[in-house]
Amino acid sequence: MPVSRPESLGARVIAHVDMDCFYVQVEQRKQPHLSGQPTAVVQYNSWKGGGLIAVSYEARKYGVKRSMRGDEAKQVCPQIQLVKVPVSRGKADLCIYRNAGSEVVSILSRKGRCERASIDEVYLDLTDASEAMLAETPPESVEIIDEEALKSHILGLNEDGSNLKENVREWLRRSEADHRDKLLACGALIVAELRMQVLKETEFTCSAGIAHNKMLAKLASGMNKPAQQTVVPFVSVKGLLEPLPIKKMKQLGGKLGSSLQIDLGVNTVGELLQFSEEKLQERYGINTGTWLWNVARGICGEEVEGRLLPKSHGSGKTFPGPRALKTIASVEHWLNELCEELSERLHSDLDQNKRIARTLTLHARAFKFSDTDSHKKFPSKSCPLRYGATKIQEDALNLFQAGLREYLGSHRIKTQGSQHNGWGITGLSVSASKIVAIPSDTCEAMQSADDKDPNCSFSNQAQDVQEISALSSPGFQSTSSYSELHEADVRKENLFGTSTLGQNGPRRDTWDYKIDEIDPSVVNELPPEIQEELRYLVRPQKRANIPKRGSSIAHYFLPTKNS
Ligand code: DCP
Repeated sequence: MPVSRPESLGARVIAHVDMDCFYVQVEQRKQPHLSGQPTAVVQYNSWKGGGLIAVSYEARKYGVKRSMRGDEAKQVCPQIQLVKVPVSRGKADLCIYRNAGSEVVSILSRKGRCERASIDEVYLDLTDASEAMLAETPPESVEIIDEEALKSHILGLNEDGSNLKENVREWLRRSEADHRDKLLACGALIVAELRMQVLKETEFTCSAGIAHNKMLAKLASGMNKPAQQTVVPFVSVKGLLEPLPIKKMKQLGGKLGSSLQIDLGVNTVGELLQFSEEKLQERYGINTGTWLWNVARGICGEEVEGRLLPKSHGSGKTFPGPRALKTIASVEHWLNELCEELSERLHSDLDQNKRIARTLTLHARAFKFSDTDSHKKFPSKSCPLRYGATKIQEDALNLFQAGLREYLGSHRIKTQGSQHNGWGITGLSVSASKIVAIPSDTCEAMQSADDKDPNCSFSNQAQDVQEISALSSPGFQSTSSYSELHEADVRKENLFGTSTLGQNGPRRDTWDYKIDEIDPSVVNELPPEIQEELRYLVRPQKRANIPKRGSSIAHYFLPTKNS
């Protein structure tokens, strides 16, 4: 449980830790001869040597970028080592990267509340650890400051001089500093130590940002890479934010950022400061308006969620250009592959963590050949999740068909043969969310709920299992009826809404699915097109960002709300 703090002592110490060129480091640890070499990890396909997804810092010096294809990378850096992402079931298998991320999380979580934000990013709340250090061994009392901490970048501290380390040492040990800066100094020492521990135990380097909130910590972690850390003292927030291009801010890279540029002429965060909260609310609604007002002032009350395990699991694949899927049979084939992987991950989550997922969601990206409504998106569809690969496959296919009917509207679906049906699918993914822990004595019963016994879905397990599992929530046990549903029966079971799944005609149950149940780490693992779609859905309108009491960051740029 987070410790509640009085207002006057409310400053928090939040760190954002981001692994450096993560997939490359994982591959270099596996193949040590690659260490120190210009290296990139490619998602291989035959078109121009595949797409680069991670690039080592040695290769970046030659101008190799993630946007390049393998062949282009070879042109700018002929000695580059290209490593292919492992493939399983015809798609990228991210298992080794995910596991490597877990190794890091287990080390970082030793010092405070830890939130796994993506496959290679973690937020830490180090407030308690910093307060404890300040009370017991404040930096000013420590004779020898660790070298790694001395390499910190302190925003606002003059970095030109030759005595940089001395300046940092002085900053960390200032006895006259205010409480907030002293806490950040402790945070910097703790993070430096954690990063060294990560290196020692995993061989991976990482970079970090240390600030009073998540937004600032995240901005800072990318400022000095690789293998460095950046501290954002309270007094430097304004200077950090003011010149930042608005589009660089989290959640402002898309339509909202474009609207700020086009409609309000705002190109930097500093330019946003001229608008009152009321004005922004008038334009963008209460939540988004307040959120924007806060962003401009570096205010972010978002807590670090204590979460080491993913909030959901996902498996996806893209089918770009000529590889678009154009028949139900080919969609079914790939859904089967994706669902098998998802099912394996669900079972290992059940085995290792005693957790079950309750909701299955299907996302797809589609196009129509004769498209009059090219902006229409394939609707995401959800239903209660039944364990067992075959059941997940059946349900996913039914969700797909329901989505396709809605997507095509009055168009007819042909389900036979290989001739084209008037539609194509360029991305498919399935995800499992609403993951809950279950008491250990119910696990065995659940684990037996596999495909061998068609009557043994979680929905009709023994009573105790039903009560504890989310599947006490309404669901459908027989999916054959689902595919026969009329479109209107599958209303709005998109990511935001409440879905109404029909079952055998008369039964109607409500089913909730909320966007914040999607784990950002899963979003990152999905194909780029689907990531884009999800990020659009997770835009800030859905989240008010109201600073919590006790967060001294609320005092940044003391509010002049009607300025
Ligand atoms: N990744 C991916 N596809 C993308 C972006 C990233 O598969 N479009 C994978 C490969 C990366 C990992 O996610 O190694 C983490 O992504 P980051 O954006 O954090 O980038 P890196 O860790 O590779 O580099 P950096 O040191 O710049 O953070």
